[in-house]
Amino acid sequence: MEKYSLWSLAKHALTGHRNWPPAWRTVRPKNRYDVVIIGGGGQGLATAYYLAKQHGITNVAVMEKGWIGSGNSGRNTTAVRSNYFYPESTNFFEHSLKLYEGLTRELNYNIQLSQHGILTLAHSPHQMDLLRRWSNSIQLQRIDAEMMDIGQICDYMPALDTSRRARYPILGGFVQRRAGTARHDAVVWGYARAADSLGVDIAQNCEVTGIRVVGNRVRGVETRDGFIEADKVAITVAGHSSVVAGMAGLKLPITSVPLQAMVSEPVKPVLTGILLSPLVHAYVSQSDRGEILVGGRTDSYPSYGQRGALPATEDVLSALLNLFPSFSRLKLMRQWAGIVDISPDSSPILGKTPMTGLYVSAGWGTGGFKAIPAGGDTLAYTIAHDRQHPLIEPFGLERFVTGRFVDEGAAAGVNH
Ligand code: FAD
Ligand code: PYC
Repeated sequence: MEKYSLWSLAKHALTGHRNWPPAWRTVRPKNRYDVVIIGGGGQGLATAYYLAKQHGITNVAVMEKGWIGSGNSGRNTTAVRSNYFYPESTNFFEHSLKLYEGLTRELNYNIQLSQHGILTLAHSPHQMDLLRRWSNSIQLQRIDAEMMDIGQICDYMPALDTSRRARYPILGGFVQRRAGTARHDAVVWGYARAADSLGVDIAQNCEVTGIRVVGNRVRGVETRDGFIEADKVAITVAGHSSVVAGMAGLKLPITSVPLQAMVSEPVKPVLTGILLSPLVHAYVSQSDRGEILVGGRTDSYPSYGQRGALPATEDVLSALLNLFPSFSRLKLMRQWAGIVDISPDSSPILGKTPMTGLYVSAGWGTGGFKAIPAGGDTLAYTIAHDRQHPLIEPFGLERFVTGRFVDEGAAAGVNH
C-alpha cells in the first residue's frame, strides 16, 4: 500500500495523477474461497477487512453486482452516533463510534470524521420528558448526552427558528457531542483498499444470482460467470436482503422501502452538527461543500426503485422550512434515494442463520452507516468462530421467535 506523504501528494498533483496506483486490484474471482461475502457496501468490505486483519482469514472474496459503495453506503447522509435507548444497542453503536474515532489511523485513509454533535429537538412538554428519559438512559451507560435549554440551542444553532412564533415552537433538546459525520465514500474506499492489501479479492460487476445449499449446509454461490465454491457465505446486501436470502431458501422479516435525501446549492457555513426533529420529521446538516443536506421519512410503500416518490420529498422540504424558514430562498440541487431494509423492531439482524455456513447482516434500516465498523468487526468474529460475537447476541434472527425484541423505532433517527 502506498504511503501518502506530502511529497507523494505533490508529485501526483504535478503529474496530473497519471501514475496514481489503483487502490485495489481488478480481479477475476477464483473457483473457491474460504469465505464469500455478497455485497460490496461498507458492511461487506468491513467484514472482509476484519476477517483478514483480526482472524488471518484472507482467502475471501467480496462479490459486488455494481461498483463498491453503489448501494446505501454511497447514498446515505453520513450521520454517526451512539445515542440509542436500550443497552443492547448503545453498547454496539458505542463500539462502532469508538472504532470510527480511530479509523483514519487504522486504515491510513482520511475518513473525514467530524464530531460536531447531533441535537434532537422537543416541541412539547411530553417530548421534553421523553428526551430527559432518553438522555438519562444514555448517561447511565456512561455515554455522553446532555439536555439543552432554548438559550443553549440558540447559541448552538443560530439559524434555527427558536421563536415562539414558529409553527412548532421548540422547548429544548438533547445533544450527543461526540456524534457527527464521516465521509461515506472514504469509509468504503478505505476498507476496500485495506482489505485488498491483505489479500481479499474484490470483484465488481459480479452479481450473485444464486446460493447453493446442500442439505442444511451452504456450498457456494452462483454468478453470471459460473459457480464459486465457499465454506462460508455472508449476505451483506442492505436493500436486497430478502431477495438474496431467498436464494438460500431463508425468509427474513424485512420490508424494503426507499429512503430519500436531498441537497441545496452550497452556502457559507450556517450549521454546526446535525439537527433532528422527530416531530416535524426532518434531519438537517451542512456538507463540507456547504450544501444543506436534508432527509426525513421513508416512502410509504415497499419498492425497489432507487428514486423515491414526490410526497415524501415534499414532506421533508416542508419540515425543513418549519425549522429554518430562511432556507426557503435556497435552490434544491439534487435528490436521490436508497432502499432500506426494515426489521419489525428497527434493529439489525446480524450473525448466524439456521443454515450452516450462512451468515447475514441485514435490517440496518435507516441507520447502518454508523454501524459499519462494529458490524464488520462482530460479523467477522462470528464467521471466524461460527459463534455469535457477544455484542450481537441480542440481534440474532431467533428473537423473532422468542419475542425478545430490541425496539429502537423511537431512536432510529427517521421513522419507518
Ligand atoms: P449497501 O451499502 O447498500 O451495500 C450492499 C451492496 O450489495 C450494494 O452495493 C449492492 O449493489 C450489492 N448487492 C445487492 N444485491 C447483490 C447481488 N445479488 N450480488 C452482488 N451484490 C449485490 N445510516 C446511518 O447510520 N446514518 C445516516 O445518516 C444514514 N442516512 C441514510 C440516508 C439515506 C438516504 C439512505 C438510503 C440510508 C441511510 N443510512 C444511514 C443507512 C445506511 O446507508 C445503510 O444502513 C448502510 O449503508 C448499509 O450498508 P451495507 O453495506 O449493508 O449496504
Ligand atoms: O441513523 O442517525 C441516523 C440517521 C440520520 C439520518 C438517517 N439516519
